Amino acid sequence: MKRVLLTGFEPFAGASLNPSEQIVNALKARQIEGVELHTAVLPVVFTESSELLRHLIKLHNPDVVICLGQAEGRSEVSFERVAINLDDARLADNAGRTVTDQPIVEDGPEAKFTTLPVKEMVAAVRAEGIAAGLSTTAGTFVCNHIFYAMQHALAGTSVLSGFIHVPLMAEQAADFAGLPTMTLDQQVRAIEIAIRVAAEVWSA
Ligand code: PCA
Repeated sequence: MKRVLLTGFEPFAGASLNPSEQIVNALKARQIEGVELHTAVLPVVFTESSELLRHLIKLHNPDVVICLGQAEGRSEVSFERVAINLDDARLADNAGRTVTDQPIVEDGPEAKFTTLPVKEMVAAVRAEGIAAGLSTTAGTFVCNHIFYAMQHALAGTSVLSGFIHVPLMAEQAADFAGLPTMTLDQQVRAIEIAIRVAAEVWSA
């Protein structure tokens, strides 16, 4: 059994839904062959989110960590390649704090790459007829923050870890007029496939 830690985020910026939370809740109830799945929903708060993630990694000792977040405006499931050492929020986090121009890790490297097999994941998701692609920016808000903090914390270990941004869901269309959406069912399937690919690559 491969131990996989999967996280999503609570809604933020006044929204009532976050697809990443819905995906985590849907997969929590599902059996994935060969996978012992641990899930959590993180607060959209700069420091607390990365502290909680580090705590969960210690607690579950996972082989694979996949963090999910919403990216309004994206039309495909976006496999992030790189996290940068910069917090620069254009909006307040859920604790009301706006962090600007701050390094995430003082004197840390400028960037850290994903260790997930993202090209294999994109190919496997596309093979199921679901829109997926690589992305080279996770932004500078809380998603990039936990992505960088995680890659820094897990550097030099055998744990495969990375971040996937997901599109808005149809249920959010009224709040985000004109932006692309993807059904929750497709998003859940995409992340399930990504977990399977990571577990297979880890075993190989
Ligand atoms: N998306 C935000 C933070 C939480 C989320 O789901 C981001 O892209 O930073």
